[in-house]
Amino acid sequence: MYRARALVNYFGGQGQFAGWLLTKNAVPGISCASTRNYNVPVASEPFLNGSSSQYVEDMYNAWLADPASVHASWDSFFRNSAAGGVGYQSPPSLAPLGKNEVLATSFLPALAGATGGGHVSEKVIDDHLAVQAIIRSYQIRGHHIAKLDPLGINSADLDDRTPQELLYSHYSFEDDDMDRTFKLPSTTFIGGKEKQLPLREILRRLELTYCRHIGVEFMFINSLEQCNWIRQRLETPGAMEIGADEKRLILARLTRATGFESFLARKWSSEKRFGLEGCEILIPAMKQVIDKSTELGVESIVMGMPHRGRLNVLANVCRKPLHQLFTQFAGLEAADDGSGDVKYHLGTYIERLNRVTNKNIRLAVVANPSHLEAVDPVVQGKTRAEQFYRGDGEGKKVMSILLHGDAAFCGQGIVFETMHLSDLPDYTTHGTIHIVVNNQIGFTTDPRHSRSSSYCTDVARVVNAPIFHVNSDDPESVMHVCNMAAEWRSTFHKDVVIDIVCYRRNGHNEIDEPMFTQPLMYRKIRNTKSALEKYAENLIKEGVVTPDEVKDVKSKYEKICEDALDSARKETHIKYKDWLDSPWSGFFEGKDPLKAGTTGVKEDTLVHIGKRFSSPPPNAAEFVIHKGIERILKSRMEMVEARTCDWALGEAMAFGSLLKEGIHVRLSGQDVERGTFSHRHHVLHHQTVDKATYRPLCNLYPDQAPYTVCNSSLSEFGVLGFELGYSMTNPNALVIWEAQFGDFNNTAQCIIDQFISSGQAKWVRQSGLVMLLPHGLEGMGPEHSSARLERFLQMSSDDPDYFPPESDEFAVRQLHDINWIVANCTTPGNLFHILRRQIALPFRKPLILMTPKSLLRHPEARSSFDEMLENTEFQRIIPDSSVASQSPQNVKKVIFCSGKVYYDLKKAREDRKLENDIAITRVEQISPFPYDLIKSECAKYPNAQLSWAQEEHKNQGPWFYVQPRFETALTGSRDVVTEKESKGWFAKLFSNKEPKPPPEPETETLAETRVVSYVGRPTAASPATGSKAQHLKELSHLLDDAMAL
Ligand SMILES: Cc1ncc(C[n+]2csc(CCOP(=O)(O)OP(=O)(O)O)c2C)c(N)n1
Ligand SMILES: [Mg+2]
Repeated sequence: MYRARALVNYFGGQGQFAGWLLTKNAVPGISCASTRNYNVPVASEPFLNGSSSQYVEDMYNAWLADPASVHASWDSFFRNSAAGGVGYQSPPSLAPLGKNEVLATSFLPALAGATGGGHVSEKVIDDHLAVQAIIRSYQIRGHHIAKLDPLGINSADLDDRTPQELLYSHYSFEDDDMDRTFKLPSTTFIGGKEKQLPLREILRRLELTYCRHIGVEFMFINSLEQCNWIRQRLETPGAMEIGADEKRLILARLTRATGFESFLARKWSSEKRFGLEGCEILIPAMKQVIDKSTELGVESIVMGMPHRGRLNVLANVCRKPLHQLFTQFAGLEAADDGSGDVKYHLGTYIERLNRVTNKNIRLAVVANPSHLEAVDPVVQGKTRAEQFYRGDGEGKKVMSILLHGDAAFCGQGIVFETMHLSDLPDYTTHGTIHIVVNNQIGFTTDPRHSRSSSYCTDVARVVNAPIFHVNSDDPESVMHVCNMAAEWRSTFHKDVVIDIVCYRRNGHNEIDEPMFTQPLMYRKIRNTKSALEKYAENLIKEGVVTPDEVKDVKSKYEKICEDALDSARKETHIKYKDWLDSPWSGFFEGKDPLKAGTTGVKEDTLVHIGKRFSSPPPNAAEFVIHKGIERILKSRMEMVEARTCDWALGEAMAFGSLLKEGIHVRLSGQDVERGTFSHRHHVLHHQTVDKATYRPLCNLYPDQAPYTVCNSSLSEFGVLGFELGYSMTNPNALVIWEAQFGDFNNTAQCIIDQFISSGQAKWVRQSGLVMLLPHGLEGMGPEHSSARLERFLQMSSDDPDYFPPESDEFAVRQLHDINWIVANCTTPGNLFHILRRQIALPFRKPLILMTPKSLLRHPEARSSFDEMLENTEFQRIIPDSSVASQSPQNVKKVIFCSGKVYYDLKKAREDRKLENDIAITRVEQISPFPYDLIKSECAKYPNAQLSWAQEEHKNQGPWFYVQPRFETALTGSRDVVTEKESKGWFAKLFSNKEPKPPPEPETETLAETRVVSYVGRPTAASPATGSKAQHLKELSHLLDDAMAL
């Protein structure tokens, strides 16, 4: 109540400003006043809780401008207050006090002590409450006036106004009150051992804590324990003091960080390197976070970062050998496969001794594309997986650090998506330390044009992460917040942000001219000494180091760099493998690189898995399951007894058999537990007990591998990235992301383009990630029809004009050579095999699988156990098996197709009684293209015309991909004799089997005359019509065309 009264007093009395606060804030301002509409339901407003005074103030301003802009109750409140009356009187509360609420009367005895005993006047109580309010205001809003900008020209929060609550005059104190002593509340630690302090000292200590070089936002956190934890570490007198040894260590690290950039600048002055100049303190900061975290038990750290300072991080944080870094500047050719990437995107993996803690530590920097922040979820997935395999359920051994640029952190939506994974049970990494290199610029754009939030870090508030803004020119403050961040994570296992407010000494890259766009800022930067110079001067002044020592450290590092450059000059090639972020030691070694394992399994296994999957929980008597689920389980059991599988059972057979073999399976995506189409039901829910669930696939065998099935947040970009990262940690796991509908995968396009399709070529990194994409035109409209199969095919790297040499290893060699596999299966048996093949392959490739909707329940889309037994395997094509195939000479037309349209074509053929005339062959694996099988299938029907039928529009679906490949399959290949040259460590691994020379084309005439024609919808801009009637009409035309002879 006091604060409300004080607020009203202020509104009435206006402007008793204190000189000491005004002068410290004399910075040219950016005005951002705007009138907001506060006409919100009053019931939703907790009245004057801890942080709402600014809100009330804003509302008051809005009311002054327009009384109708606030709710009627506030209008009345302000009207009464302005007239000198009581603004608001709450009814007496019957409810118990909240956690942070204190009755004013509870202060009375203490205040009596503070004021010498006896009678306590209302003014004394009010003044103590005011002191409490001031302390709280500093804790909440002190950061707004902290001196965060090393250049002293900008305000990190884009607002130069001093919050009124930080003015003592705002609380009706006079200068005379400054020496009055006040008892300190339990919500502050500024007193240390003192229980009371003069107002002047209270303000001084608050200023030192909250308004110097650290600005901290934490009071929005809904935990008194966590708020007190931060207050204690910041406010306790002497909390920031460090010893001479620590100061020297900071200086040494800063010297290396600075020396590295200047060495590169001297040696390769016109090379882009996205230098760290202006934020060299990042390096000591990261090392401090790592030291502290290692001390607290962390053994492995996965890092993701953008371009800025990346080389410096690799050199000085990861201690990647300098000569390897320098060879990247030499323009050498690579000794390995792949197309590689620019030097400031490459990843690395290092295991080394942490000299400060004397413990071993593993550091990985994940390779990333230019696309800013896209690596964030990948890092999180990789971290989560590492925690999982180590049994580190609380994130005590493995953690992640994410680095961000200021403009990207607030501009890129993936940051928000990643943040929202941070506390989800199957996605949390138990706290990430985010470090923002806030150089107050993004390329040429300054913060006023790149964000609408006060700070670039505001996104982190949604997950209640404390945010430490810190001035980069105060190394000791930076180290203090780094220690706090590491301890915070270790204590609470929640995210935390360190916002290093710095500057960028050069242009965006070393070739850019920053004066074109930021002339004043850069004039100032030119006259600003480096953080190293400033810190060295301070330490010399303090007597911690001598000028000679400073010079000595510098020249020693220069010598290290020169020596490394000498050895780099001797290198003749670069090796991409040196830059691998996820080495799978032991996975490739000793394997026949062109020999895949089998994928069929024993009948017993199918029966066992089938029965378990179809049974209610073992404690069925107490576990009430839904009647509908009972029916589903019953029909599953009937299928098992009849030795057949539908789609869900086929998938479960694949998962279950892999789990039996010790392969961890993880299925993640929106609503995957049940399945978008209610077909899967991997989690059964007790109908009367909340959160009681049963997961049949987790209960197959006592020694099985763990199965994780998890509904994700409603994100594609974030979750797909996460699963990709998860798949990178261990090749012996089947990691699957399923889209709700395939149509939505394009919001994750960046992960698909930048990582999945091209990751191996750029970064020699493999992944066996599976994407399940429900796909098919079923009259559900343009956004529930297409997974954009054509795009995946267009990004497939197999050459349409190249028919690889035929050999026993044709299929596996093709898989080895391609960037990913794209398939559209039509039977549960083939689904079973292709999922199992992911693990049976001696290498890993992403699998893009179009999955069905109506086929999930189609009575014909069933497979017998016979198709999954030990002697069976994945069928790249499923040849026609109707009567047509028995007299192929008589067949007039062969229709090739892929996916569910097969069942429509088959029915149309039956309806028209054309089984003798038309053969229908399914292409199940579209890419890499099964040239060999297509060729023999065409040859089998020498008199038939050849058609490709698809339900997608002509400019979509597989047509553009298959057409030239059909031609190559029919004609042989002009490239066929030039077997692609393999080179490098990875190719060598696979080069012990030479392909057989290609056979001669079968007949000249066949090759010359046959072409494949198109049957399907015409071209269109949209993937599907929105009208069901139109959809059916189109389908009927398609089938008519297909059946025409
Ligand atoms: C998604 C994406 N959009 C645009 C770019 C082009 N780009 C490269 S760096 C950059 C500015 C980044 O600013 P900031 O995040 O503040 O990092 P800084 O370069 O200042 O360290 C931009 C726009 C990009 N790399 N990624
Ligand atoms: Mg920036």
